[in-house]
This record gives sequence, C-alpha cells and structure tokens, in this order.
Amino acid sequence: MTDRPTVLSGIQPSGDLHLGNYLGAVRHWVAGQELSDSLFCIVNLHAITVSQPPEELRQKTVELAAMYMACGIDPKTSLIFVQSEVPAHAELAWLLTCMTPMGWLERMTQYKDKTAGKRGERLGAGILMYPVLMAADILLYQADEVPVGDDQRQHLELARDLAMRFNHAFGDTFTVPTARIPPPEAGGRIMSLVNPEQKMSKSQPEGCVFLNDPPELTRRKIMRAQTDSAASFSLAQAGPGIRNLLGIYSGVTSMSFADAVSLFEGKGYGAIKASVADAVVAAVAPIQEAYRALMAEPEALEEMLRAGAQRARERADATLAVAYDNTGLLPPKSKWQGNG
Ligand code: ATP
Ligand code: LTN
Repeated sequence: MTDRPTVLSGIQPSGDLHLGNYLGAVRHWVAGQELSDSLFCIVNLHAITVSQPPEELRQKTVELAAMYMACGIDPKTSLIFVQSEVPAHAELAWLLTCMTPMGWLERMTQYKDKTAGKRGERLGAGILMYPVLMAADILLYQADEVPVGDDQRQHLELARDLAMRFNHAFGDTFTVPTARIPPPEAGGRIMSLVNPEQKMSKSQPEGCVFLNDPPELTRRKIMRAQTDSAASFSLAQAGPGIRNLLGIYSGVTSMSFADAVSLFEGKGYGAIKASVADAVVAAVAPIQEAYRALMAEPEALEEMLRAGAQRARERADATLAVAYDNTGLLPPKSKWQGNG
C-alpha cells in the first residue's frame, strides 16, 4: 500500500494517436506518473465495439504501447498493459452490466451521437455497453483519479455512479474515482482543424494532426486549418479555429493560454499558423524518434507488455475476488486454485 493516488487511464488502439489524445490525456499521464501509482491500459476490447480488421488491430495495439512510451510513460514507474490480457475486465463488466439501468446507458451523449440515424440491426450492442466496460477498467484497480479529455466526463460520472450503486448494494467494494479533466483551452478539448466546432477525432482523420505525421504534412494541415476571416488576432473577436490553434500552441510549448494570447495579440493569422506549426513539429520530433527506436525492438515491447499484464492481472484478480464474494458468486477460479 502506498499513500500515492492510484491513477488509471486508457486509449483505444483504433487508430493513431493525435494531438487531441496527447494534449487532453497522455501529456498529463506523463506529468503525473512520478507522484502516483499509475496504470495505463490499451483498451482493445473497447476498440472492437466497432469492427476492426484483426491484423490491423494487433499491429495498432503494439504501436500504441510504443507510443505511450515514446510520449514519456516509463514502464519502470507506471504499469502499461493490454486490456484483453486481463480477463477480469470482461468479468467485472458483466457484474456491472447486470446492475446498470439501461436508461443510464441510453442517455450517454457519445452513444446517442454514434448511433444517430443508424438502424439498431446494424449496430453491435457493445456500443451501448461501452461505458460499463470502461467503469470495470477503472474500478478493478481501485483508481482514485482518471485523467481523460473533456469528452469522457459523462462516462466518468457513470463509473462513479456504478461504484456507489455497487457499494450500496453489496458493501464497500470499490473506490469512487474522480475525473481529472484539463480545462478546454488547456488541452481538454482540442478541436478538428477542418471543423473547429467538432472535437479532433480519429473518426475524422482529415481534421487531426497525428503524432506520427511527417513534419511537412503537419505544417500543411496547420497552415490550412479552418479559421475566421479576421486579418489579425484579437481575443475578443477570435473564432473557435484560431482559439484552438492557440490552445494547441500553449499545450505543446507548456505556455499558459493567457501568455500565448499576449504573444499573438495583433499578429496576422499566417504568421500565427507558422509559429504553431513550428512548435508542434518541434514537440513531436523527439516523440517520433523515440517511437522509431522502440518499434525497432519488438521483442522488448512484447516483454514489457507481458510483464505489465502479469502485474495487472494480480491486482485486478484481487478486486474481482472481493466483488464476486460480495455479490454471492463463488470465488473466481484463480482463488481456489492458488494463483494459477
Ligand atoms: P477519438 O474520437 O479520436 O477516436 P476517443 O475519445 O473516441 O478518441 P480514445 O482515442 O480512446 O477515444 O481517446 C483517448 C483519450 O484522448 C481520452 O482521454 C479522450 O478524452 C482524449 N481525447 C480524445 N480526443 C480528444 C480531443 N479532441 N481533445 C482532448 N482530448 C481528447
Ligand atoms: N472510453 C475512453 C477509453 C477508455 C478509458 C478507460 C479511459 C476505456 N477505458 C478507462 C479512462 C479509463 C475513450 O477515451 N474513448
């Protein structure tokens, strides 16, 4: 037992990491890891709520592990593991599923957005159950804090509600987690470069800067970013596109948003975009270099993930055993077979 908070978060291996993922989540994981007991999961069971080509899913899973490390997650300090390698996630998800009112899930904004205008026959039920699996990820490790982007706020509320509901029904079992969400202009909500009214999202790759994009492509995307038609920047009149670029600048340079505003006040949009592009290219260069080095040693990555899964299983199984017991289920197999 330590007095450091337990921190858990995860990203789906459903595409490449983009600036939104980095500034909204991963950067904060890195900054906090020394002061916490941190676990970072690659949530491949979440990724299959929409169909994924198997070979691509396998590849993206390993790539995401390398990207976590390239961004600065140190596997000696933090635990990095793949969700499907810890069966307790799916097992606890079932227990929680049985006590989740369907209405809670149907009210989730992300569920409503992702299913809008689509016919039920064509949608896997995983898309509805998704936040329950996410709650299982968090509650299994008794996480105190969950650092995520602003889009995950509602899912975190659900995880808290489920922890309290379970504790109330079956006795104290789970820590009630707290969301750690950066303010929108400090990276909590990075917007799409082609449509600054929408968040930067892997499902709209044309609006993303991916951490692995070559420098020329990053520059081109930022220079073409959608902004209002003002000639020069003034905060009072600034539209969402230029504010987003300043948010990105402040994120990658670690300058406060207010200081970035002072720096660019009165400057032309072309010059601002060029500065933002330079800052992004400079920030991702060391990440890209580290990523290439890590991907050149796949055996080391596999070993790191194997060791991570082993440690995660031990921790998750301990919580699952208590949850089973409190629910009146016989203890899970690992308990009556020793640690097998
Ligand atoms: P995407 O929409 O890009 O597929 P997602 O939210 O569906 O992303 P993940 O890729 O698993 O799923 O998100 C990983 C983390 O990145 C989460 O903590 C999420 O809140 C954060 N995140 C995703 N997009 C943004 C964004 N545009 N701005 C800030 N944080 C973001
Ligand atoms: N739903 C999250 C990914 C996710 C997650 C988690 C984040 C799955 N399990 C546990 C934090 C903690 C998303 O970003 N789409």
